[in-house]
Amino acid sequence: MSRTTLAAYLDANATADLTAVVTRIADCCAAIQEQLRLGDLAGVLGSAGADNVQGETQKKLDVIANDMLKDALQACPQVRGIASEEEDSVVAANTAGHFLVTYDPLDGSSNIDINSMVGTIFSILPAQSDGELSEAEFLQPGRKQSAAGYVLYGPSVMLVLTTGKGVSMFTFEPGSRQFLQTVSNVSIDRDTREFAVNMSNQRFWASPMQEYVRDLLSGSDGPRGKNFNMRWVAAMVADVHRILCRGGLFTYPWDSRKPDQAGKLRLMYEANPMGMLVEQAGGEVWTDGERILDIQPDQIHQRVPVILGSADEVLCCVDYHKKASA
Ligand code: AFP
Repeated sequence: MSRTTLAAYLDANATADLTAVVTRIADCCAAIQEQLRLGDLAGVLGSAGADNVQGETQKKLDVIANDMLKDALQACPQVRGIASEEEDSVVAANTAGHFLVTYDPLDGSSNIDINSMVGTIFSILPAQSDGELSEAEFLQPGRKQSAAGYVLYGPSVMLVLTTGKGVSMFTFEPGSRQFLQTVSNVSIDRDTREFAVNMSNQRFWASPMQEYVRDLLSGSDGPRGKNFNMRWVAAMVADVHRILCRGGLFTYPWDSRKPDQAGKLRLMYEANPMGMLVEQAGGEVWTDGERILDIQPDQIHQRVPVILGSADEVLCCVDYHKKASA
């Protein structure tokens, strides 16, 4: 069975410039997965001994993956600038480039040392200037993204991508080192019986989220009238992949431990790229009060509460919040 290559897919679904950027990212992720596969044999596990701008302890592979992507994108003529979870501020690439790239080089990095799922998340935005690069140029709503995707380093390595024409999945073939299309036109069921949240934070959530999850847990005897299952991989990229494959609701709510911080997940390189993928697959992507892709960002590392996945279930959760605020 001959499968569509990433190159052939991009030829039909992206401009030549956008194709160059996506291809550069895919090739870099093929190299990152080789580092991951070696693990301790390459001496790449454990802490890097420093904290990032988020105040999180960096893993060696966080730094390795970040530097590999930064080098690859700075060498790509079509890339004008980059922003990374692991970089304090934006980094210039090629002034005349037509695209900006934001990325989380290794999402779920606390899973690395236990050999669990991690991934690279990326968002591609149109350049807004040909002068000196500024952070302001990146601060575009998620709806402006030219493309978004992730590479999931799981039992198989998979690239999941949208250029605004639906969502496709590609599986990495080690022999040819190519990503081959294995799923086209991904579509998320509107209903689900599965949710993903870190339940250990429940007592810190706002009341509407506590009531929504309480009703899920009440199952068929409760107001929802059906039983639910729960999953939590502690890597957004893996939880979202499951939702793209079989539906579900994922949430990382605001919580009172850091009331001035709008949740844990970052808008520009987690919520927005995942949001474009989920919306393109027919899902809904909200904070507790607005669609995430409509948010006008005000700084590159800003955080946002996230509720995404099966459309009817997400809208049900959002409704708990709207009723409370009414
Ligand atoms: P790390 O990259 O620090 O492991 O965080 C991953 C993440 O940003 C996101 O991918 C997960 O959904 C979420 O954090 C897990 O957070 P908890 O560890 O608090 O459950």
